[in-house]
Amino acid sequence: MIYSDATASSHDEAELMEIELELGAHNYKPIDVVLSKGEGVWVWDSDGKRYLDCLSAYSAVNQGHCHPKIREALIEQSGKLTLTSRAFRNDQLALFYQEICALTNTSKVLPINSGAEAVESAIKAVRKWGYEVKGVPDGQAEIIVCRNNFHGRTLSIVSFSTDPTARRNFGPFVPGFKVIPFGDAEALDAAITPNTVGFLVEPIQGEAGVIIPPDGYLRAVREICSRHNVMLILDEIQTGLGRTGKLLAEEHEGIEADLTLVGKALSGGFYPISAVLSNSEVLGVLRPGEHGSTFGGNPLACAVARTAVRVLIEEGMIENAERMGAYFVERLKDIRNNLIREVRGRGLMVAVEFEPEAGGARAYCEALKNEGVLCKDTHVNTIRFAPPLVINRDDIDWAFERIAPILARSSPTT
Ligand code: IF1
Repeated sequence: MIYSDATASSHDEAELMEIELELGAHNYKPIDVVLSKGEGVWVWDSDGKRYLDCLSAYSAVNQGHCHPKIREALIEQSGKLTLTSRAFRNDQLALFYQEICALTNTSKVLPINSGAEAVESAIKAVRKWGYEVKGVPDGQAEIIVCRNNFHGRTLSIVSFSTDPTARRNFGPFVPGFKVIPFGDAEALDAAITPNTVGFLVEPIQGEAGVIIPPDGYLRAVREICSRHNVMLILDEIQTGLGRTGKLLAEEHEGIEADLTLVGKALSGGFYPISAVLSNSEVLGVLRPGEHGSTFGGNPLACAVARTAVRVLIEEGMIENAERMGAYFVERLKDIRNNLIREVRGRGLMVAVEFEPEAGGARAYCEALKNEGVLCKDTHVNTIRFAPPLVINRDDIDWAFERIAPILARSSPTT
């Protein structure tokens, strides 16, 4: 078969999965549910079965699926102007800058597309700052990162990953990175040399399994970076924009990074949009022609991002994340099962870690999917729960009628 109907409804789910298997690169192993509709915290498969989304596309749909105001902004702007490239100016970019700067106390912005591109952009800018401002000898700039980090999939980012799956057979790698343990401020102090230009870290490690550092870690790291004239780069691509109950997770410790990376929910899931937000002179070192992207800062992205950020604030989603996150964790902690090692969370970034004897978190996720709750395992023994920030108490109660009995089982299949 060469040509097929453009509409998914003419295929059943099994057929669609078969086509993916045959024609797609196998770089994912998704839970087998084929979704075709979403609204708020709910998604539907092509048979019309409803699920509560407890992943939010890895925190990209914090505002809920197909948020009507973001959709309106997308539709309106797409009928006016979508892309000029940065060869010309557009009438949305300045307004996006102004609004995101006011909200995050930022003095310079670099708009780009994906999370990984924001990370790449920060690395480039900080290296250049190191040579031109800090005076690091040519080619010697070092950036310190943490063990079990996740910052994306590009070659330079996997160069400093400590996950063998992310790296195997992708070398040769980009040099200039040094790995230290996460949550250990003294290790940072000890690793810094006169050539260190930046420290790149997630405020809470997401992919590693929602690992929350000890209280005071970010404050200590802020102090150490300032003392050594090292740029603190916080990757808030997952923790940012309300997920942890604050606009940015750095606010939990009352600090400000030199560079803050945001992505994912910056568009509410409509479109890949990311940005480097800088409180320092770092972005100022970039001159015309040294960095950019065809789609970065395009008017459609800017119109979508402006609305996506506005609804987070106007509709009280950040406060809701704090309240509902506390309730979600409380409900999880009520579940009695010796196989549960730990329940942890901040805002609506929540995880349940099982003992290895439980046989892995994946089977629990499959069982939850069958009951209508979508979530994803990470690092074998952990389930991550990260529903859209518009979730309410009734939704959580509905979810726990399903979650509680399944997580109480000694094995998800019994
Ligand atoms: C996938 C994980 C989450 C991120 C942080 C940068 C990026 C991400 C802190 C890159 C992306 C995603 C990508 C997604 C899986 C996912 C993920 F499990 F792999 F770690 F969310 F927890 N910094 N995280 O979390 O952003 O280039 O993807 O826009 O399928 O790889 P991106």
